[in-house]
Amino acid sequence: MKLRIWLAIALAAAACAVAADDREVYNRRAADADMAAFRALDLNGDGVLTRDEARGDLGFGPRFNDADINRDGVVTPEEMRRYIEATYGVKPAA
Ligand SMILES: [Ca+2]
Ligand SMILES: [Ca+2]
Repeated sequence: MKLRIWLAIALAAAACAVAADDREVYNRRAADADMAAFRALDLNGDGVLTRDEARGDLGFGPRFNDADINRDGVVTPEEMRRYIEATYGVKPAA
């Protein structure tokens, strides 16, 4: 009987660990995808994103204001990194 309880606890703990790993993987992937989108959307290649550059993108366009932390109409790489950290709890790869 006791063994069964311990087994149930062990299984539950293992399931939690798997869920946490999945979340970590998801967050890491989402962070990298957002950073890649940031670079891809920088059409004029000046290293920052304007509202116009992000406008047509369904994934990032609607979140532009969230990423534009100081609300000056431009998302800098630093703002993008802060936004990604705040959103996913992980630092983007680069
Ligand atoms: Ca740009
Ligand atoms: Ca800004």
